[in-house]
Amino acid sequence: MRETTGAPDDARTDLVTEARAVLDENWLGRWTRPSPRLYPHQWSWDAGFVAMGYAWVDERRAEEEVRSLFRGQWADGLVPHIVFAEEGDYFPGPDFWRAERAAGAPVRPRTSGIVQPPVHATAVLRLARRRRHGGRARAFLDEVFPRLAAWHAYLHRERVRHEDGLAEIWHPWESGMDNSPLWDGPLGRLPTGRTPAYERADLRHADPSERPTQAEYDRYVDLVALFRDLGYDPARIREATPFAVQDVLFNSILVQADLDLAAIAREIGADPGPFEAWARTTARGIERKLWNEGLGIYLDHDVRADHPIPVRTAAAYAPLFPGVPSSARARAMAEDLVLRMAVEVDGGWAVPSFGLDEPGFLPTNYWRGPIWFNVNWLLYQGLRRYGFDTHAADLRRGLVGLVRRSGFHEHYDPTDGAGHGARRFAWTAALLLDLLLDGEP
Ligand code: 9WN
Repeated sequence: MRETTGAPDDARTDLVTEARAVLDENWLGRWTRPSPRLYPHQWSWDAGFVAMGYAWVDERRAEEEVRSLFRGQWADGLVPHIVFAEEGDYFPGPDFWRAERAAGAPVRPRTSGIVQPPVHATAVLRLARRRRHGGRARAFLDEVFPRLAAWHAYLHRERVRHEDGLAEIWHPWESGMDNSPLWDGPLGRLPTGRTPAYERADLRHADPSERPTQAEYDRYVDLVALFRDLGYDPARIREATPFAVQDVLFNSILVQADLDLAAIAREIGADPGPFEAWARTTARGIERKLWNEGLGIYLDHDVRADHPIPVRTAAAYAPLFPGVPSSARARAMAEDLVLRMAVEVDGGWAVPSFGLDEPGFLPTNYWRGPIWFNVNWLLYQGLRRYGFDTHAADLRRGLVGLVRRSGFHEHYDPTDGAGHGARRFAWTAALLLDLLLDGEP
């Protein structure tokens, strides 16, 4: 194996061993919790990222991770953002969601009633391509293909309201970037004073200064209560939700997942046509509706207000991941990313969730500044796909450097590289494995 991180081989071996130990600590027999205390259940996009890491070191666990998540799938194809364990100190838990009362939701396992970005087809294809045993890989693809197809059909049927092919998120949690400054505008318009009484569990397990504010949490809870009262019926929610956003990150991940689902279809002799058509339509929507020439980035679109959300976050560069921009535009975006967003880390760089010069930047508060591994991994894949190998190598060096210096955290302070949020965080470990074992750009 070639050394690419600037550290001796045994240092890298130590990191691989430690990453596997983090995954082992969070593995609960059939699936992986994101971290020991703060997140005791299975989360949707976490499961996808975790499966990508297991794909390198434990294929059976990778399969079981995906299988467990899809046990929570609803009859209409929705893959819930949380599949609940029998127990766990987390709010809102299953008794608040009461999702099992909705038509088509499973009674067991209990689940939430909203979604997260659809990284799953991408995870499954990456797993299939790493498999050493062709026969078993094929059996797994046959097993999950109908599940993935139903999931994508749900997104393109229920979440795409317009001709533009762009999927909507109806809750900040659906973006995976809960308190991103992207949502300040749309959330600010929500009525206040209606929140049912509740007690936050996250503040028992995390530093409150690193978590969303009470006002933000109230809005999250309000939206859940609204969706619950609407019986989680997508047609009714589409009409009633005060929060509806066409999000750059979500749609970029969807385009890649559609392309990957088409590849899975080809592997098993099914028709890739519908998935390719979805990918084309959504990619065109990103290009036509979300590109902002003035800022030189892609912007989320606030559906209710019908205007772009002019906020530059790391996610603004996500269309690099599925290869949506032309190579000329991608080149300009990559330079802009380095100049405007990147922070230096250990001879490389990494991308904070929100720019250091932006008003409201907070270095250790969740999605308002810290560096997150998964978004950086997506950007890294984008840089590689366009052949921007020097940038990709520098980003990889920065990410590995963060973990080597500070351990496997949920997120990192871009001003000094210190780790914050949950410790022993599963997707940081899983995606570090992918970075280390996938070789250099
Ligand atoms: C709400 C599990 C999840 C991640 C999200 C991250 C955080 C949950 C929370 O943790 O969200 O879904 O309780 O804050 O923002 O991306 O999937 O790791």
